[in-house]
Amino acid sequence: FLPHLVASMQKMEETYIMIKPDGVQRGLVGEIISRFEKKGFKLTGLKLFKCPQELAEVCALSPCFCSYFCREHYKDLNSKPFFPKLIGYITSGPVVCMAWEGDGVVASARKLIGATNPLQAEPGTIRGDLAVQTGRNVVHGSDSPENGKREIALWFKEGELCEWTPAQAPWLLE
Ligand code: IDP
Ligand code: MG
Repeated sequence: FLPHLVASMQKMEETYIMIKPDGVQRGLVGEIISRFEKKGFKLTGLKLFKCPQELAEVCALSPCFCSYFCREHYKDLNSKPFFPKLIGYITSGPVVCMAWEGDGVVASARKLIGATNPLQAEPGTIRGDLAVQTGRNVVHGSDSPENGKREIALWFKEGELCEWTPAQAPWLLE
């Protein structure tokens, strides 16, 4: 059991997974979380995020303060023609923000999620099973360990992440 305690004390690779507003509105939160949970990754951060009520007036002005997080999150895409629609989509309702940890979690989560266009995503993947359009593809996953760290730091405040050792650790990792 000692190696597992040591392993759990070292920071493993982490990724930022976000259930987009369509995933929340369609009641897919439990289904999506369970895919990562069953795979064996460790959940270290989880919250529902929506524009706080007290900011609603400020958000009537442009650019909306609440869109700060997704503008920053998708800053590499800000010259794309679909960028304004993308920001409108991501800010259209509550999102579920998650941090997941594990060996190779970034690439593995991208496989579990499937291709950007859900019609090209393989059956068995989240997008392949649960979505039909690129503009409504229910979930986000970081594309590199660096972006995983960057996105977790963007969406989570200090103290919101939880370090813990799952009871199943010795049954997942030899
Ligand atoms: P990814 O989410 O699979 O990493 P990216 O290319 O990083 O895909 O694009 C980010 C998100 O922007 C996509 O998940 C999707 O919601 C949206 N998006 C990407 N390309 C298009 C498009 O051509 N039309 C509309 N939305 C798009
Ligand atoms: Mg991406």
